[in-house]
Order: sequence, then C-alpha cells, then structure tokens
Amino acid sequence: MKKALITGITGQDGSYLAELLLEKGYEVHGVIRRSSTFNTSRIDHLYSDPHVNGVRLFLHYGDLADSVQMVKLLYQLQPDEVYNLGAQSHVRVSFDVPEYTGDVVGLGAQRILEAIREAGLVEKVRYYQASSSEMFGKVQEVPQTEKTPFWPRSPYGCAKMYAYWLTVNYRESYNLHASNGILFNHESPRRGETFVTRKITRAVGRIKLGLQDSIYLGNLDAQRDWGYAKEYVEMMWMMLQQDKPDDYVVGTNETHSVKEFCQVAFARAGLDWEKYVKYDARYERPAEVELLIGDPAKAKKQLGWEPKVRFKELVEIMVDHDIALAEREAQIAKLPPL
Ligand code: NDP
Ligand code: GDR
Repeated sequence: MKKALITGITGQDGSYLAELLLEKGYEVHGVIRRSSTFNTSRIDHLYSDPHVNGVRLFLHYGDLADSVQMVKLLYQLQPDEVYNLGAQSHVRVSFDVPEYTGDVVGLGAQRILEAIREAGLVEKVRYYQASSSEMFGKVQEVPQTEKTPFWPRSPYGCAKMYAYWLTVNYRESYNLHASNGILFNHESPRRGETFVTRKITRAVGRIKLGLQDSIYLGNLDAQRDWGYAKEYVEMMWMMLQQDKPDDYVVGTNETHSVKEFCQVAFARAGLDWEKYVKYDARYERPAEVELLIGDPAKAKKQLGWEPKVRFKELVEIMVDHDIALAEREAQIAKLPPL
C-alpha cells in the first residue's frame, strides 16, 4: 500500500486530494494545526476512529514553521509521496502579514525538502509543490505557459516563487523526484469564504433567502482563469506517477473578470448583480494581478490531462450549493431560541 503525506489537508485542495488518494487505496497522513476551534470540517467525512481496523487516514499535529516536527514525521512515516499544499494562501492577507507568509509559504517548502533529505528519503520520496499562477503576476505574455517569466506582485507570489525554485533546485542538486504544479485559480463549494468566488456565491445564496442585503467587493475588472478544484487535484497525483519529475501549468485557457463572475452567479439565482454589489476599497490590493490565463497544453500532451468543468458550470455548481446552504441557515434562523 502506498503512503502519502499531505500538508494543508484541511484546506480545499487537501480535502479533495485526500479523497482521491483514499479512493486509490493509499494510506493517507495529513498534517493539521492545533486550533481552539474545529478546523477539520472539510475532512470530517473521511475520518474514522484510528483504533478501528482498516483505517487509512491518519492526522498528525504539525506546522510548516516547525522543522523538527517535519523531520520527525518524514522519518517516522517514510512516505512514498509528499504533497506540500499547506500555506497562508490569501494574496490580500499576505500584504498584512508578509513575514509570516514568507515563513510558511517559502521557508515551509524549504523545511519539508530538507526534512526529506534529513530522513534519508531522497531516493524514495516523490514531492509535489503547490506552485501558483500568482508567480506570473504582472502581465508579460498571454496565455501563460511553463516558459512565461515570473513577476510576482505580492508577498505571497514572491514566497511561492522561492518555493518553486527550491523545488527545481532539489531536483537538480539531489536528483529528488520533485515537481511543481503551477495551478491557476481553482474553486469549489469547499473554497474558503474570503476568496472572491465563494464570497460571491455565498452572498448570492444568502441574498436569495433574504439573509443578507448586499455584498462589498474590490476590483471587479481583474481577470482570472477559474477551474474546478476536484479536477485539479488529479493532476497533482498524475505528476507524481511520471517516471521523470517536471513542472506543469494547470488551467483552462479561459479567462473571465470578477464582474462576469458576479453576472453569471446572480443570474443563476434569478437576481440582477448590479442591485446588490457594492464597492469597498479595503478589498483592493497594493499591487494587483490584472490578467491570468493558463495554457495547459503540456499537461495535455504529456499526461493526457484536460479540464472538463468550464466557467459557467463551475459558477452554477457553487451557486446551487450555496443556495442549499442558505436554505438550511434560514431554517435554523426560524427555530425558537434554546
Ligand atoms: P486553503 O487556504 O484552502 O488551505 C490551506 C491549508 O494550509 C489549510 O489546511 C491550512 O490549515 C494549512 N496551513 C496554513 N498555514 C499552515 C502552517 N503554518 N502550517 C501547516 N499548514 C498550514 O488553500 P487551497 O486548498 O486553496 O490551496 C492549496 C495550496 O495550493 C496552497 O499552497 C495554495 O497556496 C496553493 N494554490 C492554490 C490555488 C487555488 O486557486 N486554490 C492556486 C494555486 C496554488 P488550516 O485549515 O488550519 O488553516
Ligand atoms: P487570488 O484569489 O488573489 O487570485 O488568489 P482571490 O479570489 O482572493 O482574488 C481574485 C481577484 O478578485 C479580486 N477581488 C476580490 N478578492 C477577494 N478575495 N475579495 C474581494 O472582496 C474581492 N473583490 C475583488 C482580487 O483583487 C483578485 O484580483 C487565489 C488564491 O487561492 C491563491 O492562493 C492562489 O495561488 C491563486 O488564487 C492562484
């Protein structure tokens, strides 16, 4: 049975990846952070009592800021595959906490890569680095490919670039099977509620049900290449099944503005977006990434991967989910107080 270690297992991608690997028969180990509130809601449905026979999902406390714990986990678990998805992943927030973002996103990758060496696993482990289209930043070429130069526009983008190059460097220096997935934005009903897509679809559900009056957004003109997270985690796994490690762009080759996302999302609920969307400058970034569009031709040619869910269907999946969620919220709101 193959063994995988996932950092960021409680996040959107980590939860879908854990599901995929369990379906494929892996033993899955995830790193979780100690929190005073529950932070495992995305993986609760996968978890069962470890005292029961046949359990294949195991959770371990740890943090990407803690190198000793990373070495211990690598040494004790001796995994075949390591997926480094853990991150302070919010671009706007990275301007507020740049040092922390650099520590977890940039040095965090360094800590895991070095832990793989310390544990003597360079020849055994295959490593996946969650790299990002944010590294392309300032528009130099469209669509963006594996060959497009980087020009990051945020502390998050800079930290991801550091992790990207370290991954390449460990491949070249130590022959580690290490790959970068340069993923463009990918969304789902499990997307965190402060990212723009989910913020919009949550608001659509709540406005439809009369639980909210309006939504405040920042820059509506930014254009993003939005795909479906569930499909993107398949590419992470496929990259590690190759004989040779490599770096791949994962996107849909389509781009849409935040405004278009609003139009389609509100229309799905029979609403006119212009009546509900308001502007608040606090959601603007000091430097913006104006246009992202990813050409996944290499992924298609070498791995046979292609996205199936397109923009409109993705928006509809998310809006339908969030209308159902708001219906449950509305029912709870009607219950008498305890
Ligand atoms: P999320 O923000 O949903 O999840 C991030 C995960 O990282 C959570 O499990 C979080 O734990 C964990 N984490 C945060 N800080 C630390 C830390 N200090 N130590 C250990 N774990 C930590 O991100 P996504 O699932 O959307 O993204 C997965 C990865 O892919 C990230 O690295 C992201 O930067 C990258 N990426 C994402 C894209 C996207 O469009 N979604 C596109 C390109 C790259 P907790 O639940 O406790 O907060
Ligand atoms: P992004 O995603 O920065 O691309 O990073 P986000 O959804 O936060 O922003 C997308 C675009 O929408 C604009 N925007 C707003 N954004 C947020 N969050 N909230 C708002 O109210 C709002 N109004 C307008 C932003 O300015 C931006 O242009 C995501 C993250 O998942 C990263 O971790 C990942 O690496 C990249 O995608 C690829």
